[in-house]
Amino acid sequence: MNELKIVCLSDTHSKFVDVQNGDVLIHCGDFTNWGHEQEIKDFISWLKAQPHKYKIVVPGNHDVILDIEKYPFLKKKFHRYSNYNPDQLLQDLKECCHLLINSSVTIEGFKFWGSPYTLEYCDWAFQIQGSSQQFWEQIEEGSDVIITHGPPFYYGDKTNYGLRVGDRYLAEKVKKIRPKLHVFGGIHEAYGVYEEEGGYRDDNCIKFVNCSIMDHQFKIQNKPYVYHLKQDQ
Ligand SMILES: [Mn+2]
Repeated sequence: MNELKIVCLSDTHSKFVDVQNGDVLIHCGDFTNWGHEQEIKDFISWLKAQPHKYKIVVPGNHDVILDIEKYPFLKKKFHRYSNYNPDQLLQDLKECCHLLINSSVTIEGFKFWGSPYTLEYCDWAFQIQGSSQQFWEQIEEGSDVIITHGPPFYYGDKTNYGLRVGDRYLAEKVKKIRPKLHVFGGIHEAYGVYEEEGGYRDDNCIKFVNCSIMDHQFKIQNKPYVYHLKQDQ
């Protein structure tokens, strides 16, 4: 029976943590603070040094240089005095991982689908324009693991102010697709493992995991999350 040990983390913001070995390393985005060229290069060096056989990366709203479409606008806002080459950086990153931007990869029979996009918030990178209901229709059927930067509504989405800021249409779609695991970050203070409510059998429930390594003050506070992905019996 196929089994993959998956190690997940998110929101490292240019800090580098020790990660235990496994088959698949997943980063759910915000590996930089401001998406500067050097920050991406440092992340690539760290990624290359990890021993995992497979590496999957989804960017976050802070990793602005990787949002190629929006970068002409974001450059003026964040990198006004720099002259980076986003295409080259994107290429370099793709050479050392599976970079998922509304796309999937199948590894040893398991399908992983990932997206950096989140609801609009202060005009950062990778923001959903218009209806998120329509946007999430593109999540692929048969995904075993869904990776997003932001949380779905109700699971791992509560801010320190008590507000739930997750995406309700993302939650709805994930529950329709029924992956085994949905990992994300984005809301640092909501780190944790959340079981789907209303499931009638333990092994049929979706596990929602916010794996933000940093707390809301950007201090490293949490451990990567380890999950054993198995084929259905
Ligand atoms: Mn973050």
